[in-house]
Amino acid sequence: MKNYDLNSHVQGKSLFIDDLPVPERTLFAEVFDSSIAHGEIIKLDLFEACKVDGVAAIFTSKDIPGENQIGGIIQDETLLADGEVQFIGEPIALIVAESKHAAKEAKKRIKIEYKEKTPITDPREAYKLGLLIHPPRIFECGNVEESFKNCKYVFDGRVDIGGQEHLYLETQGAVAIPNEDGGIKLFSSTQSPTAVQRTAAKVLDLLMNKVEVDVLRLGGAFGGKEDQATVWAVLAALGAHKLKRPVKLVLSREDDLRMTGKRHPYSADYKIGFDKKNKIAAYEVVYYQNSGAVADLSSAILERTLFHAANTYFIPNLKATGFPCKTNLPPFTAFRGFGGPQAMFVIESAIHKAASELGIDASEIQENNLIKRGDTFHYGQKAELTQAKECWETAKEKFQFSLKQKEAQKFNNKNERYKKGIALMPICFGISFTSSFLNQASALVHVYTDGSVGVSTAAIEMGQGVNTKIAEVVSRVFSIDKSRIKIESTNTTRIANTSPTAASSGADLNGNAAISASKEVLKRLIEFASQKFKTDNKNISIDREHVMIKGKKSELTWNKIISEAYFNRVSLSAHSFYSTPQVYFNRETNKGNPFAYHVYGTAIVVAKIDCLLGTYEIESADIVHDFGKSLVPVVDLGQVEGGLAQGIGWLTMEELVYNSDGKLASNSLSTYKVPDIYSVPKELNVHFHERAENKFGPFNSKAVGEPPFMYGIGAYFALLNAIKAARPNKRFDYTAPLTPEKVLLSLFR
Ligand code: LUZ
Ligand code: MOS
Repeated sequence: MKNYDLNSHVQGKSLFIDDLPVPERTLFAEVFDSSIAHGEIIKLDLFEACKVDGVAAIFTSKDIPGENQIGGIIQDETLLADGEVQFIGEPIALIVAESKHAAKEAKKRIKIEYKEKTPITDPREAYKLGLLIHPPRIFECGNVEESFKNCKYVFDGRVDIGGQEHLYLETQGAVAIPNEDGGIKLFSSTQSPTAVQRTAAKVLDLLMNKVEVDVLRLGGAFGGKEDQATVWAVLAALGAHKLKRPVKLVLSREDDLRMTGKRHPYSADYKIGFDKKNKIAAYEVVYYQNSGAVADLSSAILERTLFHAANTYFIPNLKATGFPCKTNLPPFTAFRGFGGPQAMFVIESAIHKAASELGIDASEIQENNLIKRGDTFHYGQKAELTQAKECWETAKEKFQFSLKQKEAQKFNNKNERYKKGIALMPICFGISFTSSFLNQASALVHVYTDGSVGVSTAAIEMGQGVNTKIAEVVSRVFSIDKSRIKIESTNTTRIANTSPTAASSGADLNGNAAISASKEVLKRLIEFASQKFKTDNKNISIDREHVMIKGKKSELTWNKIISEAYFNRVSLSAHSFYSTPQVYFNRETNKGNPFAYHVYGTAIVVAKIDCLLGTYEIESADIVHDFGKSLVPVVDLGQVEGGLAQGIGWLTMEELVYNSDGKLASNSLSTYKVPDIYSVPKELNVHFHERAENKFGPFNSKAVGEPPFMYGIGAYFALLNAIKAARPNKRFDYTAPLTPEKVLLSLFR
């Protein structure tokens, strides 16, 4: 029993928004949304809907007491549509009723007339029309133009990458309860309680101190609740505030799939140049990000794409341009990797194409160009240590890459129907929010008189295990058993100004804050014991629930020292703040030191295709991953396994389909295939590379949430290589996802 939530999860006792006991007189809300992707609302007729038995009220943009504006980075998003609609699923009206059933009945009776405009769904088309969310961004180092002139080989191409549905098990939702003082208490399934608080206050015209947001845990998020949990919480708050009754709003799966944003689809053009030793001399890339109808987090996501343009390779001349293209699809949003995976897929496609043209294995180019100690990334940060090469070499040796290659070759020579392919996938992911100010967290630690401990931080538990890690670090600092430690809900009244739990940084930032607060209390306990025993502080320590004097057990147990300290009026609580040192980035020069550190690793992926059916199997994934010193190995292993499966899903089976009128066609789980237990490679080995020093991670650990997602890219190229074994001269169009249909077509077309 290692995970903090394991018992309650397994017994079905864990509470999510829809399980919370609601107060008496709670109302239920439904959202009426746009059925067209682009146009003007000519007429909205609520008359029949309002007459439905049990309807308390229907609210539109006119009923908003404060600002009808929920855009986080760019102020371009209304809470409820005002005149214009820009995507199918855009909220227009909020229906609040005595029952969910009544609210749904009313929704059917709302009459609306639109004046339709032509929707844009393709980012390149939006770009041509000049429809951008904000001006383009360009990251540049060296001089690509000069360098291309001197290259021995230059290749170019286009890459198209699909989006991805988060499919968190718990759909979006919130419960809002009005307070006696006109304020509101919100239970929200959000990664960002402060975003919910700030936005609710703005929309309701309240001070932030009148809005309390509480989050117990999330049933998954993956980035889908970094920004896009806010709208539902604020809608519930609007209903509760206006009607002075509690309001619950939980989206059905169908509504959630239709109305919420997903991972950004990208289209890209690249040009890559090599010198005579197959070193990458120059790389030029243009990304057309399908941003959706409003900004949401698109600008930050595009920026992370630009940061990860070179993946883990050293490229002296690089120019990366990003266009955030405004289309009439629901706003695309944060999703594990946050734009990084798209960038890494493009450069891996460029390398694969070059290798195919040169008649060599892509791994030769990859190996030849790995970033090493002393190299600088194109944004000016120095690469640390040598983990890129270490992980690569360890993977090749430990998992016998050459032998695997020979075996696949042998297999392919003997088999007509089945072909195998192998790919190596090295990763490098920058850890820190790229908006430097977000790299902050705080913690509040209380020790109660019975020796039990309550810990509050800004971290949101969403299944990733951050609570387990925080309990681990607090137990290490105090040297007490974890059973004494309770991780409290995340609450804006206890912990203010929270950064979202995102960017893989939850355990780093909040773990460090929790360590600092615990150390503060520990210092007071040690001071108290040293006075009691009339000895120097330095002679006192706490070890496995005993106060030690010069390393020897004293009569004071943990329980006794806590009790005595209390009666001697020693404070047993502390609040502490942590901010990542040394991170900065200049958005004019696009240079700086944006990341505390990078996480590295290498996967070897083997795929087998059935050339008759186009079906395939990812046979094995062997991974060497850079964990620093793992805090909780079982949690870290789970993150690598889950990330890999999710990455495989993204590039091989999850196919988002929007019709040209902007309607989501893959709108249910019968038409949108997500990875399941059978999609996980039959053989999956994870080697813990624990050699890196990391002063930014609690107890020398490293962030783990997002980086392993990118190992999934290896599955795509393993599949391409299997296809190549069947059709050696095949020229690929690098499009993802590579579904069985596409595999089949690529074999015969
Ligand atoms: N969220 C964010 C993120 O606001 N900034 C980031 O840099 C980031 N990176 C990864 C995931 N979420
Ligand atoms: Mo995120 S993509 O919410 O770390």
